[in-house]
Amino acid sequence: MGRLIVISNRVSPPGDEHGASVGGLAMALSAALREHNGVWFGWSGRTTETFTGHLSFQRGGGVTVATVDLEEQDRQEYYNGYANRTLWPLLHYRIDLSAYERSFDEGYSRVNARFADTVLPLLEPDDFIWVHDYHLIPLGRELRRRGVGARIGFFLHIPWPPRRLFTTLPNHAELVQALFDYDLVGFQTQDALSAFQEYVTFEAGGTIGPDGEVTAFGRTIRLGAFPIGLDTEAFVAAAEGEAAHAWRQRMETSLAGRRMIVGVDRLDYSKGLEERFLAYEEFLTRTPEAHEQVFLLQIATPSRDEVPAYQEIRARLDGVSGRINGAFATADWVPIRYVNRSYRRDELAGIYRAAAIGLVTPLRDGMNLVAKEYVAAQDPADPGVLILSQFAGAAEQMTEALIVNPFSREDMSDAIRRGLAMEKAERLRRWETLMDGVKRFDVTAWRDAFVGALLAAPLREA
Ligand code: ADQ
Repeated sequence: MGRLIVISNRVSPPGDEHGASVGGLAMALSAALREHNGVWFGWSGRTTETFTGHLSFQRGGGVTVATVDLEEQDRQEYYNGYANRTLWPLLHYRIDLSAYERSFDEGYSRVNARFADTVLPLLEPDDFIWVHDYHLIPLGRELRRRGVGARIGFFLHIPWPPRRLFTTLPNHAELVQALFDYDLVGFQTQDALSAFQEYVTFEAGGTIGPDGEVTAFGRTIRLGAFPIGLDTEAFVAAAEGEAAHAWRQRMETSLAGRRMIVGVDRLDYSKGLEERFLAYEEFLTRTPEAHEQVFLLQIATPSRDEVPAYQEIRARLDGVSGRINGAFATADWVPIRYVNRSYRRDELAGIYRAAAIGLVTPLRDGMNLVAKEYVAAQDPADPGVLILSQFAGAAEQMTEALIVNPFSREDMSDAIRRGLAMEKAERLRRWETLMDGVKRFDVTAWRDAFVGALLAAPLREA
């Protein structure tokens, strides 16, 4: 079997795959790369005045990472532009925020071609290639144009929207057609997969075969739903380690007998943070006996802060959290602790464990790993309650959570009340089922399922 080549917008630095700050995805991919003697290629995150295509290699932990710098214009048009101003909102159903400009599209095509040119000399004939996420949809097509006949798979980490929304994108057909240059296209959920199939059937006159293969644009490719999971074992170990323990104790001291509800998200409009704050306000209004007894810790790490919609949501959250605190706080109680920084994974594990409720209420999310982390971090003898949006991909699997509609303040407020009052027997019963799934469908199972399906796909004829 040949080597595995992983290609994603950004790569994780090698050598620290056991470090507590590295995400599960990086760990799982690093493990696969070690097994298959592979290379992980992506953008360095740096820009230079003119594109050189120069590859930088780093080796560590048995993994080779190769990166390339881009130009400033690439960063603006490809990364901040087409990826994060056009596709991200559109794929999260936010056509109101999706900005399309031809220059973004040109930058997107240019960078995908640059990725293909740069990675090409690294490829060997029996390699197989795994491309990640919405930044790189046309990469398969660019590689085929350069004569690559290897198996190439694509995995989309974020949702795929209904056809009526997707067709608002100028050149939508071209983007979908580009996906037909892969041998396997994977989605997080059945819901995303069905939406894609619907597009192919109705817009491209395609047909769906009995084994998940789909034919359109003169090609047949495989499709599948591959829900991503956690590196559960490592996360549980982190939750039981020293840093987690220290953070749990620190939080318990600061609780002063109160109960904590926790939210942990990138600061992104798709995460439903404003709606969450307003639902919590509704809960406070309707539940005076909870005042001074409960607080919400919302950790929201700023991201993509060059994109206007992110600046706007950040300002709104500052305003809403400040207003709610002003209205309800007392001399020794703040109802919302709103924190704009990030924590290491083992610290987060300790924070999750100290929380009576994990509040995960995105308006739309590919999967949402925070929901799984909250479950994995709980004390098996006395677990907390997960409240989960019906619009997170994770809701397809985590049906024992309290499932809520994040667009309804009353629904979320009721769930908070119910979660705080839930008897231990019910908490245990729900948690055991949830934890079972988090263990069984972990990141290794995800990776093996995708790689297995890719290797089982027929090699295309030249
Ligand atoms: P994200 O949108 O980033 O990922 P998510 O799946 O929740 O969303 O992953 C976030 C990760 O970042 C988690 O591991 C979390 O612990 C960490 N994180 C978030 N805020 C943090 C903070 N303040 N400090 C430290 N760590 C923080 C995209 C898709 C998701 C999909 C993943 C994986 O949008 O739907 O689940 O990819 O495929």
